Amino acid sequence: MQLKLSKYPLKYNQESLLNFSTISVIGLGYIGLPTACTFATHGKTVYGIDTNQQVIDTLRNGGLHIHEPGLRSLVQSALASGRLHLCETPQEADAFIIAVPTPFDEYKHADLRAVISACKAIIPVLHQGNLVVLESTSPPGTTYQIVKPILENSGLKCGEDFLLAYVPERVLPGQIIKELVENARVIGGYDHVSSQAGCDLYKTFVQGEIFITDATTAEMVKLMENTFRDVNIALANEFSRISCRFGVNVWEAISIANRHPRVNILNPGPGVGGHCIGVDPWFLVEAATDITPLIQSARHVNDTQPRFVVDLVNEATKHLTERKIGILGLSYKANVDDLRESPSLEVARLLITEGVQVFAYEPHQPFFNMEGMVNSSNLDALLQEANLILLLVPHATFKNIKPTEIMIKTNARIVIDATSTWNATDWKAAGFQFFRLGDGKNNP
Ligand code: SAJ
Repeated sequence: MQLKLSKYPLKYNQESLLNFSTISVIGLGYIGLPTACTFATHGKTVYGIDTNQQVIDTLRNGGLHIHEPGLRSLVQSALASGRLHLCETPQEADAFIIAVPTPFDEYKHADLRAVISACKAIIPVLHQGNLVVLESTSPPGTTYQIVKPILENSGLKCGEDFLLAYVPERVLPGQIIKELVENARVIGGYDHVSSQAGCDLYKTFVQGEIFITDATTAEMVKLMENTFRDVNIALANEFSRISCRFGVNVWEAISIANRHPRVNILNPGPGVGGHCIGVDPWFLVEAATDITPLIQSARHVNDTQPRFVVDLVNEATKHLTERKIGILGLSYKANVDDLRESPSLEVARLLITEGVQVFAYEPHQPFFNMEGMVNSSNLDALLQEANLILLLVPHATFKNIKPTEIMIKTNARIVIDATSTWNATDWKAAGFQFFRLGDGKNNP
């Protein structure tokens, strides 16, 4: 189907749902795969494209290369509908969605190589009337200054021959399937017609509100959301350090402060991980280094929080001649298997560098290996080795651990909870020395 640009009204109007019947989704990762499947289960013919042959082969063989609750059955429904086709290269379609990774490089600069090659791969199949959408988190200006000129190498002109929009993904890993449908979306069009077309496309399944703006504003919205979270987590982490100095339990202080109607302090912890919150603020720093001191400081605080955890471990174990630390949780946050930029791994690395023996149990990654660390395949194996238990990730499976049962299985008598998940009274009653990150009332 070729879309006729003249069909678009000037103002977005919910009645004017245009029929994008075929969609090429480029990148079948945490965002692209659920997006492609959701379009397919909502009646669209979808080409799901990934340059990684292993990803395509795994999916074709009925497997899944990523862990996300509900994703397996969503992929199965999409494939069973006969409307999801897995391909190695972009296919002709009414709309193209680019959902490829934008990591940072060693200088903390955005690495846009995957976006650039996705745009180049679209050129041979780009036709008049098509809509191209970029979903990948990108520095301000990427849509206008990088995506548009590459696509125009096709000989087609943006805004006249094809439409272009930036539509950031905003879903929370662990709740992607639900949030994809329910969350509000921002559509940043190259021009108004592009925004209109973007709305028409996402209205296929989005139940949340849809906001229209320009592409650069939409890029900023996405970066501001994650930077807001990073800066606020940094504040909570800094409060945890100050609390220790003044003999205050930061968790108690936060819960009382948060009773104020206009205060909502986030949780301190071992640091910020994942591929979003610790990365995206750097895109703003790169774009405007001279006017982003606050963002840079926040990044520094969060990046050094694993050191704060290790200092607490050192304090708690200074009387021990041999230190065998049993880490519970390696992923970047609770109930996910994702290890990218995980603060737990940084804690483990720092401990290993200090000559400590490190054991770890990560229920979602039982076969993960890191030099110098023993990854125990189950909790009991870790308990047999460790003389200190360090909780770094509050996975659901760790929440209900009973201190009295642990006491029987381990020689460890020191427990450190870096996430304020466990009840201090229960652990102490069972005979453990119990410390909590940021608890200056109780810590050594
Ligand atoms: N964390 C804390 N304290 C808190 C909250 C989080 O230390 O109070 C830590 C977590 O343990 C984790 C890190 O921060 O290490 C990030 O976790 P998260 O749950 O805050 O965020 P992500 O990275 O899983 O997902 C974020 C989400 N952004 C926002 O909530 C503003 C998600 O909506 C985005 O789609 C995603 O980034 C993304 O892809 O950009």
